[in-house]
Amino acid sequence: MTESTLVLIKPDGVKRNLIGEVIRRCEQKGYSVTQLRKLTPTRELLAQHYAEHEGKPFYEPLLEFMLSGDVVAIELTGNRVIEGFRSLAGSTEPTAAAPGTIRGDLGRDWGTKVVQNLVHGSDSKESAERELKLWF
Ligand code: DAT
Ligand code: MG
Repeated sequence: MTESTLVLIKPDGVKRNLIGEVIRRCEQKGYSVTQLRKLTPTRELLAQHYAEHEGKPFYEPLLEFMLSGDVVAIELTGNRVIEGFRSLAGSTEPTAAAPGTIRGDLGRDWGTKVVQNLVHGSDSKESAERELKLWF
């Protein structure tokens, strides 16, 4: 029943020195970091990663934002970690994300075209498998 998910610490999280804080929350919950790399992603990688959003108004700003600095990619492992990390991350919009979550505690609206919300987490088993192959 053990599974893995892709967690990304986005450029805003890396710039704000929140790598340790995000990993701390994952580890305190009881999940294990099984792979980790810090990289500047290519546009090609991001286009594949965010293929489902192509054509949406925030797509270009999203890619520009994700290209603006280093990203930390993490394979996080544990029972029901896909659902569990989404719960730790909180909802997409940091203004509305519940206090206690990564986005709710550490994020806010900065008035940018794309929501900057610190982390990505795969949203299903299929996404996790697809995304982990892209990033590792
Ligand atoms: P999530 O990251 O919670 O899975 P998503 O997959 O729907 O959210 O969108 C990917 C990212 O794009 C999200 O983290 C922030 C940004 N985004 C989503 N919807 C947006 C919107 N309506 N306006 C601006 N940015 C948005
Ligand atoms: Mg998503």
